[in-house]
Amino acid sequence: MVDTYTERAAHYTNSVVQRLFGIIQRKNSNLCVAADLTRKTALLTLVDAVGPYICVLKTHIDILEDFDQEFIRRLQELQARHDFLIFEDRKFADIGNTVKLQYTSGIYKISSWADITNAHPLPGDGIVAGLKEGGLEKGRGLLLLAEMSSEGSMATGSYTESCISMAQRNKDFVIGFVAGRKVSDDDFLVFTPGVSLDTSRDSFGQQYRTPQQAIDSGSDVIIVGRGIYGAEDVVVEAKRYRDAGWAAYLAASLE
Ligand code: 5IU
Repeated sequence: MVDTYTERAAHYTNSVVQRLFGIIQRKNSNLCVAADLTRKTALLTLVDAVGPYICVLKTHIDILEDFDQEFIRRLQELQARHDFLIFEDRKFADIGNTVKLQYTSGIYKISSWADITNAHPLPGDGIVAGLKEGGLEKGRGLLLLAEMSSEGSMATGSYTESCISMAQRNKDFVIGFVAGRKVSDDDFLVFTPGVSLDTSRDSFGQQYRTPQQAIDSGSDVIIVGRGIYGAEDVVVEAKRYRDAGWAAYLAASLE
């Protein structure tokens, strides 16, 4: 039997985690949609359609061809209307001083609108320190990339173990991991990409598992991209993944 989201909320201090657990419970959804679209109108249309069924929206802001600040304003309107967190999948990987600038400055000013972002542990603790300076006071949270879903990923074994230690040293800001399974017994969230109900891989080495396989492995939030935004009816698919993820969670919490 796994602890319910409500039971787990009590173990965290970071306000992003409290907000996330609240949304998950209100919407009965552990679904994050990876909205990998390159035009802002298409992206906003998708978000408005799937918004009611998701707890988190995951963005790759640097793939947008027509990005502007107006886009962020409209995204935030949709966030208020549909009640979800925004996770910018930036995968920071540089030294602390540089990632702080990449996080807070430039065109995108990620720290001003993304509730959650993520980073590779590769550079060492300085990467967390740099991002923390840009995000902690704004109430943001960080996921560390403990594993990747792609074939041949080098984030395994002792690398993953070092990543967990880095998270333990930075519990005020690191809220969890991107990983395929529960990698640590501590109170860390696990966000899992590479989830599909219909496909087992793509042509670039992406490897898929079902929502149930991900949740049974200890995932807290399942990330689905093409399985939803690539479908003819995105609402039908968003509901299907929301229901599959929630059913798997309910079954796991009763076992
Ligand atoms: N993503 C992965 N695997 C990872 C990490 C991130 O697929 O290990 I870290 C991202 C890439 C894409 C989304 O934005 O998750 C998965 O999209 P598809 O469901 O379309 O494969």
